[in-house]
Amino acid sequence: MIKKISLNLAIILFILPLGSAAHYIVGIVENAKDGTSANGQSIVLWNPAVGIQENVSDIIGPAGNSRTNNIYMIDCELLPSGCNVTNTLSLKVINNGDNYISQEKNVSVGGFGYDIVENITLNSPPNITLVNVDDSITSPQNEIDLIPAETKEVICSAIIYEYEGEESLINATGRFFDNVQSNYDSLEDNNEHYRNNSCLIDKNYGGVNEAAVYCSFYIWYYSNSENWNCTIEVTDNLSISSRGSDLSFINPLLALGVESVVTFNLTKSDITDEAILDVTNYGNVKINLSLSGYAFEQNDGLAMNCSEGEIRNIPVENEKYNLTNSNSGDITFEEFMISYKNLTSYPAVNKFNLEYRKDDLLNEATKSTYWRIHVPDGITGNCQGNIVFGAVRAPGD
Ligand SMILES: [Ca+2]
Ligand SMILES: [Ca+2]
Ligand SMILES: [Ca+2]
Ligand SMILES: [Ca+2]
Repeated sequence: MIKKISLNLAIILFILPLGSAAHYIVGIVENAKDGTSANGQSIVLWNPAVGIQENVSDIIGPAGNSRTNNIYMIDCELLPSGCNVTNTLSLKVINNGDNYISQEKNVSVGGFGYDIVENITLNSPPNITLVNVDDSITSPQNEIDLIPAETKEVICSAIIYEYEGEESLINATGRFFDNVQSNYDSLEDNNEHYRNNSCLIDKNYGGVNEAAVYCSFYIWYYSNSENWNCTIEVTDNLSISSRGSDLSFINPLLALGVESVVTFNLTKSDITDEAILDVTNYGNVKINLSLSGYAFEQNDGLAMNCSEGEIRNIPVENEKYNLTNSNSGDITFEEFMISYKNLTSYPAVNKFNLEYRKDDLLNEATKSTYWRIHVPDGITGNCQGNIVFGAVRAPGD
């Protein structure tokens, strides 16, 4: 290797004009360890005492001053403030847009017409492979099932090969976003974009050049049902980053919540006051409602069973609902019949169009439903019954 340098320098010196006032800073840039050639990269020379804004550059290899593979040659006298013996100058390969750069090297200006700089090696960006994003259930692959009213952990992982060694890995971040409604640079939003700015780097994984990266995301139940993209970005000690990504589908989640107990009050007439039951969408699709009722078991034809009296059962059709309008106050039997719809033993699907939650701060995905019961003569005591609420995916979601 040393022999090769002296040979190249002999050629360089031969072509230097005699008596020139130039002072050449010369050196070798070795190809990156991933095989990328140093030829064609730009190298800059500056005096750190003055600042890098004042610099001279060269192209490494045949296209530059040296006309020789991997070698650069810069006349430091071309620096606006010149160069003198005992000056210490700095050099580095700068980013041409392909993310190949080098660390800085220093050289002292000597009394001869040239100085040789210690070899520079082109840095390799971290190489990201095997990006994978999924929840804890990995079969079938690439499907994420959310949990009603809660968050679900999604893990995005990757394998990194760092040519300068695993200790050169400084930071890993991840973004998980709806690949249709959002993108890598969009803002965070629980419906479509999540970020993890400090993912775990496991250097124990593999050999000295390998590491595994794990990014956790806690995904809310109202995240869009779409293809989602996880992109992991890994940064090395020269602040050079690489990205890798994987897709997974978030399945539709049909879920709703209602209060577990509602009380119907009977005051003046044999029709109860209006009871209000709020229905909340705890999934990620627009829903309609399926409704049915029973007293003891499904399909028993009853709305309620009562503790006292001659007749102890209320037929299912005596319980009625309105899914859009409240009709509060005292009403006549005719108004009751017109304004409300009969509950049935078999589930009946009703248009409800309850959108899923979009507001990250406040749960707005709630709508009221209105209920009354006509209580037949001869019933006293306490009555108990069940209403079964089901979520059905609404058309046009
Ligand atoms: Ca590197
Ligand atoms: Ca899965
Ligand atoms: Ca390792
Ligand atoms: Ca939102």
